[in-house]
Amino acid sequence: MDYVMNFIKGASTTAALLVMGSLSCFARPIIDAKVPVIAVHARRYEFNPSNITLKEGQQVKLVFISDDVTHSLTVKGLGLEVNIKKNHSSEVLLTPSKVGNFVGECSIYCGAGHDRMRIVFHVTK
Ligand SMILES: [Cu+2]
Repeated sequence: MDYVMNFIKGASTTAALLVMGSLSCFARPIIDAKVPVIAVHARRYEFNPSNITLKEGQQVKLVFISDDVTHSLTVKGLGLEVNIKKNHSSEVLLTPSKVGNFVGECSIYCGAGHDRMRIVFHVTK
């Protein structure tokens, strides 16, 4: 009888661990869902939106989507550099650590208006 009870206890512990294991699998997307997602389209010759306001210390997920050719974004003040390949999207997690306005530029020549392809990140307290 003791053997049977131990077997049942063991089985229920295993079942509980399996449930906890599957709950933790489901928990991950919920944690990710708390990170705000900002989609930014890159196209000749603009980033849209071209002004983004972020909070210092708050993590965001930036999703860059190229609507035409390959672009690249460099924001020196934020240590951000991301390739945005033609027909692809690129995701970056960013946690701004300082307040200010940070200008980003396209860093791959994409045509005659390349030099005016800018975006500004406004990081507030
Ligand atoms: Cu460019």
